[in-house]
Amino acid sequence: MRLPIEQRFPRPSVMGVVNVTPDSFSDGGINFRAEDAILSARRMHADGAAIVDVGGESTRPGSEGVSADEELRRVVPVLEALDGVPVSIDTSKAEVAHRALGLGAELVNDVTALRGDPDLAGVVADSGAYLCLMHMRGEPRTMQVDPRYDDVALDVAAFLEERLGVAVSAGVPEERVCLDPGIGFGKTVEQNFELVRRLDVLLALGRPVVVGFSRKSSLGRLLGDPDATTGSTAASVGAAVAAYERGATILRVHDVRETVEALTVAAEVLS
Ligand code: HH2
Repeated sequence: MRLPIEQRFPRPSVMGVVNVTPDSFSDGGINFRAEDAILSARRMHADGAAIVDVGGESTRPGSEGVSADEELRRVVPVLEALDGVPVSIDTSKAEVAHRALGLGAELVNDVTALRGDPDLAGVVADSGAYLCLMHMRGEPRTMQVDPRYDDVALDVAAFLEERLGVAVSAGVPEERVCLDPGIGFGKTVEQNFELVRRLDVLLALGRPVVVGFSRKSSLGRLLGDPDATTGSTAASVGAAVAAYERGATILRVHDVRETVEALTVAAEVLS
């Protein structure tokens, strides 16, 4: 039996990002080769990541997506080598999730919140895995075109409440689900910061919240570069600490060691 997600991932927990992709803005393809991805994941675990999020498809703005076969070709050799490292699979595809769970992944991180593949909810329910439901406006190809909300925090929370209902109806126990506002997925710079500033609106749904602000372009833009495609390590660590202070439980980050150190200090100050 799995523990409720809040016991498995006490606040704050770090989720390390390993993109086994050639085209991620954030890590520039450095983990595209399986050997590199495996080393990165092991280092992140040694540096204090509670879980490592392995993904084979970039979701950066404008990206087109890859086939299940290609995603499997990228992630399977990595997952096969990660014995002893807690892993989450960043996928929207039931076939990829099924394979990853068979290879020991314990969490499915779905940026479409179960809208991408009608079979994914059943795969998660049958396996007993944890599930992360993320908000995205539209799809990566078009999501940054003129994002508008009535009230960004209320709209994102309403969406995630509805998706949580879908997951529970499909047989995924609520105590295994966490929610993510989807920083950068169809939001302006100001909307991204507002979502973290008003994280209490999302916390009111009663589920642990994941925040992935790491290396996102809004950080570079806030600091004065209107064409930024990423943010620095220092800016990412600052965003993670701020999100933690606003109530986030899991921080999805690329710079694990720096973030773990900063969160350890912040947790001590706030205790
Ligand atoms: N962000 C990205 C991918 N997956 N999953 C969750 N739950 N939350 C996020 O904020 C999130 C996510 C995109 O960032 P990254 O993995 O750094 O880049 P890319 O999509 O270009 O591979």
